[in-house]
Formats: sequence, structure tokens, C-alpha cells
Amino acid sequence: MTGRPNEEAASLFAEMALLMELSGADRFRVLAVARVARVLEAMPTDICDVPGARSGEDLSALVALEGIGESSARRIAEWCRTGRITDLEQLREGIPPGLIAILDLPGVGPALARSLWQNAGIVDLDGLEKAIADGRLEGIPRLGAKTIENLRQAIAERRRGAERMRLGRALPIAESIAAQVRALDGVDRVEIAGSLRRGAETIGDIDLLCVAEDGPAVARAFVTLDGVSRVLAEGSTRASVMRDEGIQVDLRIVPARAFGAALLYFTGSKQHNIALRQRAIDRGMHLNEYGLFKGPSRGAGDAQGRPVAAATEEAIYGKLDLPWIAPELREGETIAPPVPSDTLVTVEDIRADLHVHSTASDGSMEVEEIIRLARARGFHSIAVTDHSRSSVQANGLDVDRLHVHAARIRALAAQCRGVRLLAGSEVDILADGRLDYDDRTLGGLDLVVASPHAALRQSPDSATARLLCAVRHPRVHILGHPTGRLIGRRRGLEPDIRAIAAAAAATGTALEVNANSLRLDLRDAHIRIALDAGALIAINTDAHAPEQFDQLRYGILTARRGGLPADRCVNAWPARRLHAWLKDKSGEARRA
Ligand code: DGT
Ligand code: CA
Ligand code: CA
Ligand code: ZN
Repeated sequence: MTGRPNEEAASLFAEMALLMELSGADRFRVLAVARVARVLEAMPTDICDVPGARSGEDLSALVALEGIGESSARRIAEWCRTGRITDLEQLREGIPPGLIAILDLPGVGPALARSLWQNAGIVDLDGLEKAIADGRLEGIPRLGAKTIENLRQAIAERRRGAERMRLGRALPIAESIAAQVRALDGVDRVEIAGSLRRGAETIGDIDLLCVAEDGPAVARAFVTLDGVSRVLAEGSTRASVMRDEGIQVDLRIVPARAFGAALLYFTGSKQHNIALRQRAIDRGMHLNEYGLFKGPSRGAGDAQGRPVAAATEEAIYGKLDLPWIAPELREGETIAPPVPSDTLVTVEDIRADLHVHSTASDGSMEVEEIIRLARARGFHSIAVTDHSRSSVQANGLDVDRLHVHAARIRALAAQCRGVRLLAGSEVDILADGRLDYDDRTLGGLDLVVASPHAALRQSPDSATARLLCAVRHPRVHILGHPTGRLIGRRRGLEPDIRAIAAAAAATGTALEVNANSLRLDLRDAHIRIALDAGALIAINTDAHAPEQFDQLRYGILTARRGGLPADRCVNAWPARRLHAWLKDKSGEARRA
């Protein structure tokens, strides 16, 4: 058994809810089972320790738990005794496993997945792709020409997404491989280079650079590390492998005296390298991966002569009459960054998280735990922003539940020292731009994040109008994950970002950079547009579980790529300034 016992049971119940939907089960029964999964996930103590759970003789204590009915209690007791749930196993047998990947496509609900299966015999993504290509889907219930075209695009997007790895997956993998390399004999220094060092949202391969004198020995050791599935190349200064995680890793081995030049070269981007080389030529020098040298290049592999600079990136930029440029800004043909690199926001600048979910909706953390984690991170403020009623799948709160929840948060806030706890909401922006709560309800909260969750394929014009409603709403502080895109999975809304940014600047509403590595929304290019328009930016984790607070760094990398200085990020402000803005956001716009 892996993970905490409750988590394992929770994932089985979540799977069961999904399979029930596919098998056409009654909606309320499905929701009840999904609820059990959430209850189990949130439960701090072992479910099997509840009296009667292990013996299975008297289930009344289980049934007494909120959200758990007779049949769920029976299944939990079976699981505690045997580690199995017979009902789930029966469901699994009746449903092709490949249907889950189809259900996972944007715009595909259980009814459509079921219809594809029952009416066209489609049981996996490959089958669906072929059926679309062959024109075999016409005439199937629920499938118009437009839906078919959307499906085709969604599959193409999914396949493209599978080729490049998300930043949030690649960075921890690269860090653990870098630690393996650092531990090798004769290795002095290891750095991550390439698109990963630049904080790109997806990564083609991992580039590592290390300092060592004995290149061949290090290359040999690298290709025999644990986790290597295939050796692609092995030389005296470099090696490339495929890893079990499904990604290629390139290692270059350089002497310490040329480390800066190599790091600069292998960090890229390619366009940045080309622009720097041209700048060197304009100054009567030449730049390559070994250093910056006087005079013109004498051809490939030219490494003769003493370099003008080579050991550090700073020295090379300096000799090219440039300040050091942060890797996140090394994109595009123009070298000059939009802001000085040392003003860019950092993880250490962040003092508040303004978008976090608790067990009241679909999070796994109690409010008390959220407070503890905020304190551990040295935050001065944290906002609990659970979902609103239209987000049924996420157990969104109706107005009554919101009132109870907010009152409880306020009571905890009153006793809370060191951290200011805010009673907020992540309110749905409905398809037509209306918000999911009335103004009076919203006005009673400390903080309102308004986000689009459904209708994410409406036209650009409708999307712009919809988001403008939210940005201009006097009770809304932050526009949450503005486009709703999921990297490699869902394109999301395509609004006129310039119009949104201009309205945000005028009203003092902040635009969110959602740090979840699946979202990174706003994306880098949008952040740049927002900053040019004068808008404020919020960087929030949208954490649903404790470890998700660590996703902050992906939001920071994205924000840095967008050129965000700390003073334009509300989460980096001192408490006084943040709370003044929360009370009167347009006042901040006037002051700015
Ligand atoms: P990726 O891996 O597709 O996410 O993107 P990168 O930027 O990591 O690209 P990669 O791994 O092919 O190469 C790493 C760096 O090496 C790249 O950012 C710049 C440098 N580089 C690679 N090929 C060339 C080239 O043909 N010319 C120049 N000037 N630099 C190159
Ligand atoms: Ca790379
Ligand atoms: Ca590479
Ligand atoms: Zn959220």
C-alpha cells in the first residue's frame, strides 16, 4: 500500500465515482461517492480506526460520519478488512480502461464518452482519433460537426503536450538528477541550464552542466546512474541519456575557468545567444561556449588564446557593456530586458497567498492547517477562498454554507497571532459575466477572487466581455486564472488581454498568475502586456493540499519571464499596503 491509508481509499472512491458516471449511474449517487472521496482525503485520522471499521460488524460509527452513508460504510469496512472494494472491481470489469483518457479530454463529459463507446465502439484515444480521421463519427448522438472538430483539436493538443514535459514535473526531476551528479567523484559544481533554467512552461530536454577535470570518467559515471533507461551518447566532455521518467538529459562537462561561458551558452535561448554573439562581433570580439575572445573567430572549435572573459556570466555580460541578465529574460531577439534583473520578484519577496482552498469545498486542508502552513512560510496574510455554488464538482458553497464558513474563519482569525487570516471566496464568473454570488454577499467578504471555470470554449469576444464584467466589478479584487487554460490539455479562453489589462489598471483589480504548474495562467507574454498597461499582478498557489504551496516557485518563474518587479505584485507588499488595497482597490489605482 502506498501513501497514507485514507488517501488510498479516497483515490479508490474517486475512481469509483468516475466509473459510475461512465456506466450511466444516477447523478446523485455519483456525487455521494465523490463526496466520500473528499471526506476521506480530509480526515486527519485513519478511517480504519473508527470503531467497527475493521471488524465490519457494527457500522453505526462510520455512518455517523458526515458524508458517509450505509453503502459507503460497507465499502470502507470491506476495504479496511481486505484492501479491496468489490463494487469497484465489478465496475472496472465492465468499463474499457481507455475510456478514462477520452473522458479526460476537454469538452467530453460522461454522457458523450458513453455514447462514443456504446454507439461507435470507441474505447480509447487512438480509436477516437482514427474514427474522426475516417469520418466515422457523423450521425452519432451528441456529435455535431463542431464538436467533432473540437475533439480533433483536443487530441492533437494532448499529443503535443505529451512531447514536452511540464515545468512543474521537469524541475524536481532535474534537481534530483543534479544531486546525483553532484555526488559523483571529481564533480565540483552542477547547474541546470537550458529552457528549465529560463523557467519555460514546458521543457524539451533537461540540460545539465558540471565542472570536472576528468571528463570521460564523469561521463561514464553519468550514463550508469540509477534511472537511466538508454544511453544516447557518451564522450569526453558530454553525455546524453533517456531516463525512466521519459525525458532526455544532456550533461556537459567543462573546466572551471570556462564555466560562465558554457553556462551562458547552454542556458540559451538560442536567439539570445545569437544576439550576444552579434554584439561581440560589433565590438571586435567573438563569443562561443569557451569564452569571449578578442578579434574575429577563426572557425569552429576555436578556443585558442586567453579569453577576455569566461569564468562567470557576469564578466562576459560586463565586457559586452551589459548588466547580468536573469535567465528568465533571455528570450527573443532583443537583448535589453524590460526591467533590471535585480528588481524581478523572487520567492522570498512573497508575503501572502490570496487563493487557497479548504475542506469546505474541494481542498484537503482544514483552516487551522492553512494558518499553520502560512506561518511556517513567514506570510503576513493568507486568504481562504473556497469555490462558489456553481462549481458543483468542486463542492462549491451556497450562500448559507458560505456564511457559516466565513463566520468560522473570522472566529479563527480573531484568535490568530502573527498571520492575518482572510475570509474570501473564489467566485465563479458565469458564462455571461455575472458572478455566482450577489453583491451583498461578496461585499461581506475580506477578499474576492473571481475566476472562470466552465464555458471555457466561448468565442474571444464573449470571453472578453465576460472577464471585463468581473474586472470592473467593484467587489472583485483579483481575476483568478484568467484564461482557464491547462498546459497541454486545454486551450482555455482567448480574450483580448490588452482590454482586460487596461480595465484592470483603471479599476485597481489585480490579474492573477496562478502558480499551479498545470495552469501558469496568466502566462509570460500576457503578464508583459498587463504590466505595460499598468495593471497589478497577484501570484497565488491556488493550493488544495499542503504540498501545493511549493508550486509558488513556478508562478514566480513565470512572473519573472513576464518581467514582473516585486512592487507590482500585491503578494509582495507589506501587510499595511495589501490591506489598504483590499479595503479600497481603486484607491491604490489612484495612488499609483
Ligand atoms: P528545449 O530543450 O526545447 O526546452 O529548449 P532549450 O532552450 O533547452 O534547447 P536545447 O536543449 O536544444 O539547447 C540548450 C541550449 O543550448 C539552448 O537554449 C541554446 C544552446 N544551443 C543549442 N543549439 C544551439 C544552436 O544551434 N545555436 C546556438 N547559438 N545555441 C544553441
Ligand atoms: Ca533543453
Ligand atoms: Ca538539450
Ligand atoms: Zn481555486
